[in-house]
Amino acid sequence: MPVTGLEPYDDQNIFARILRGEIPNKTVYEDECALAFHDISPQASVHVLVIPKGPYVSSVDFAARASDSEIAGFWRAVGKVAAALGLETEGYRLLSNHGLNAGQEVPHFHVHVFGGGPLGRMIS
Ligand code: DGP
Repeated sequence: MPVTGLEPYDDQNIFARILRGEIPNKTVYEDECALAFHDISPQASVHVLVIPKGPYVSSVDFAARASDSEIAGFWRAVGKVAAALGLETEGYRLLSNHGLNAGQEVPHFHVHVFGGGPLGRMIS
């Protein structure tokens, strides 16, 4: 089923199941606001996903419904993930797909962290 980013939250989506511990993941970082784990199909030398612990479908849904402390905690966690992966010096890319044209696959807001080498200028 294509993800529009506008549908109600589906608590059976794969990241909800990862958060509940029903599906294993390779965790990089976790705190009360966020979980970060390696992407199952890496598109760069380092490819990690950071997800909020709350039930948000997309970036817009997250910004609209999450509390200020969840939003702040999530973005602080993204920075901690980059630091934990040793990406701060060389740099990295953050990306979040929203809906149909972006090809969002999983209807739980997530930020991709790409790094580990030059990433080029592709929109991917
Ligand atoms: P997006 O297109 O932005 O919705 O990206 C979803 C990403 O999630 C995609 O890069 C593959 C990854 N992914 C999908 N299923 C799983 C899974 O079960 N485990 C992990 N670690 N990653 C997954």
